[in-house]
Amino acid sequence: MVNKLKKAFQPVLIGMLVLGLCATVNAQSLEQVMKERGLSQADILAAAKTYTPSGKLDEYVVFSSGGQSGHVIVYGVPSMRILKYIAVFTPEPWQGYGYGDVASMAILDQGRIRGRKITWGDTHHPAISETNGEYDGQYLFINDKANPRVAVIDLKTFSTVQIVPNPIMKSQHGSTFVTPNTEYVLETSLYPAPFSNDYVPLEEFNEKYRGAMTMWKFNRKRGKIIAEDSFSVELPPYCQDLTDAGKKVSAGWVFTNSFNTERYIGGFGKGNTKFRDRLPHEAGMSAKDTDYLHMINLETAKKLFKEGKDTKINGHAVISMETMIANNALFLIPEPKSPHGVMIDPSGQYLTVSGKLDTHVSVYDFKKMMKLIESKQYDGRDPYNIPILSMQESLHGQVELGLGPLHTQYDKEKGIAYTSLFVDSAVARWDFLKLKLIEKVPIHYNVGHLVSAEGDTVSPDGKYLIALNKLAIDRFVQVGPLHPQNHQLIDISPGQPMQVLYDMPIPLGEPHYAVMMKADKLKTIKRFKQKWFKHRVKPGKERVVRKGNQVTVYSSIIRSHYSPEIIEVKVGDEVTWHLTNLERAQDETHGFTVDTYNINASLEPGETNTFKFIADKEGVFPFYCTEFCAALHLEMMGYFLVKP
Ligand code: RUQ
Ligand code: CUA
Repeated sequence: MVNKLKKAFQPVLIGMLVLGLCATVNAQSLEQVMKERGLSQADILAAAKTYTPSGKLDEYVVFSSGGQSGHVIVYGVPSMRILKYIAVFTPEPWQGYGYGDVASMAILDQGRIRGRKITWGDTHHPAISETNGEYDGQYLFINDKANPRVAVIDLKTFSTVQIVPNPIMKSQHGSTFVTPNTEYVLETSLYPAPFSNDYVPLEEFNEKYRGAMTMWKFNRKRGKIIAEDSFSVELPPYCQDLTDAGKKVSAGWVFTNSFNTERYIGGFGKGNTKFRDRLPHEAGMSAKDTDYLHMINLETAKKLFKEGKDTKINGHAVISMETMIANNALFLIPEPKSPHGVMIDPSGQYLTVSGKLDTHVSVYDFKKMMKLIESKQYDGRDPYNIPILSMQESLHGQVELGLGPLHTQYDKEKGIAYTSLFVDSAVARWDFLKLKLIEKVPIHYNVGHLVSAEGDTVSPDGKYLIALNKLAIDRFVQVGPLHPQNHQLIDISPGQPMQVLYDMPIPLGEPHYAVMMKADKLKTIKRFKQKWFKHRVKPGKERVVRKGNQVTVYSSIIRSHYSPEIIEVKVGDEVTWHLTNLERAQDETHGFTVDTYNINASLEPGETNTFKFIADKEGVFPFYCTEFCAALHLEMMGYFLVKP
């Protein structure tokens, strides 16, 4: 009733808002601006809902994958102001990440695979650490789809602290997802391949190619994934896709969906292989009407790992399908073909799966699935002997939402969910308990993932939803054939139709998935403490120490000079240069670069960075501060002199 009244009076309310503003600001000016800029009252309302005056902070913070940039993009909601790009798999000069400083170089070096240094990543799915199923704001995890790796970001500093390559996978996608207390970070393979690094012909695909899910053990105190305490579960050579960890009633189980349960290996095209006359992958991989939702008992897998029931492959513990099946810990359930993601509702009981080629979203009931497992009621077994549960008997129901349903997020209101419709370019609001569509809102264009406020947790906030759109086409000033992506902010307040509030171009890689957290959960530090750095330089203790051809420089930096300012070495000297920013004022960052050495540092107050290089060429090399820090910033320089 109240809502109906509100709806009826909405135009009046907007009118009052406009008039009210007019009365207090300047009647002419607002009307004039609206007229001049062609703004409607709905535009003004949207602006009022997103505009964040100078000095006011956003209520939510979004961590978005940065796609091919290998970074994470951070922005605020509702303002949609970009706050930071966190460098993860790719060097990033502003943060001095991967440009010579020993610590960040070592992190990027952890990401080597089979000895090869990799300087880019394809970030897809970020996950915030959770405590009891709630975001706790401590850590962020993100995957690299291109080179199977996961990274840990410490949200105290918003910096990457660890990169962990997967020892058995050759690609991955279903990553990262965390268990409700962040005991494990889940990583699931995408394209099946042998676990070993050997060549195995495609004819042996069914026998020797495999999928897997890795359970990375996260040690919160150390802020690190502990490889020795982690293990994987072997899966059939299907393309496992997005994953989710059970919560509340389904805690202890993990789920992943899949495509290409046909195990089609393609070959189309005039390549040099014997398979050349076959259909392309896309046709062969979607031939069947259903694929398999995988259900894995994590608790049992943990137990099996503890009991040593694993095999070591490339030094990593793998629990075989056979062992998992024998211990009632691995099941399959048919799902509409080629889905993207299995999303568990806040209660943990319902799982939504949308086959992109089906117009329905399927809602599975975990309790029904468990009943089938307990009574050992199987519909058969897959070629790897994994028991299959009946789809019909596992389903709570299906709802027709529209074309290309893709990803679902949950609301604060019980039973309410939002599903992106890729082909329709729309978002559906629907009730997954009552199985009915409520409304749709059009989106520009071709929406992929959605993110709602705290939408992955046991208690979503509602309020805001963001559509992560793949195309921008005509939404922004043209910047050439490569367009930005478009994140659209949608108001999902209850009792009113969904309203698109804001278009934000994302100009750095293609975001795939994002997570949105209450900003007040962040506990970031404002400045570093000098004592945290082993090689810090105390004021007055700056010096240059020579031992044979090894030269160690202990430099301090403070507005607006380096100390020492002149460093003289000989060609061939091995230089270790420690620099400490002695500033105490917040945000007083200084930079450091040496002419042609391809190094750049961002030294935040209190921070020490170390650079190691060989003075390999004779010459005069000015060094300077790369961050405009004070009136005498240009004077903040020195000479690095290399004598013959
Ligand atoms: S997404 S393929 Cu969920 Cu990784 Cu874009
Ligand atoms: Cu220090 Cu510019």
